[in-house]
Amino acid sequence: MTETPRVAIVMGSQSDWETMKNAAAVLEKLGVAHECRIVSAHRTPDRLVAFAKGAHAEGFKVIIAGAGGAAHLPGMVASMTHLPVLGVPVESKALKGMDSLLSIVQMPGGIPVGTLAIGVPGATNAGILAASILATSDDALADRLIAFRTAQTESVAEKPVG
Ligand code: RP5
Repeated sequence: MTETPRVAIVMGSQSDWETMKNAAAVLEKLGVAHECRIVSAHRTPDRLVAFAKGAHAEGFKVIIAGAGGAAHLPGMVASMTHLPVLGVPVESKALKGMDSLLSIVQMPGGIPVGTLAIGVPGATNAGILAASILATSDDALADRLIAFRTAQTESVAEKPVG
């Protein structure tokens, strides 16, 4: 895509990509320009600060942040930008993502992170939600989103097969 990316998808590790690529895939399907980066709250803290403080100036409108375990990335990003931040708890091996979920969801009042479900459904829904936010001021995107949702509804059979 040559358009300026409107959505930033950041993740704490390469190992999060398997989950976070589902957010990218749905944005791709909806024709929303996006960019994916690895930004670790713990291993690359300077990169985190530079990204979060510069995200608005870079032209991003929505940030999707996914991390697992001690998942501080979404909250720390939200602490340094006024842009909407959608948090995706990546499923961890040790605690199945409950650690990720609780690390992301329980933000102090004043610094919101819109927290999605654990794992792939959360990443997919973060992509759709980011598109929904952008669609409030983009009629063409709203039309694509409605078509996407209609196709999804129509794909559900009335009766199970087999
Ligand atoms: C978190 O630690 C990352 O978001 C990832 O989910 C988890 C494990 O990272 P790796 O050890 O696989 O790089 O920071």
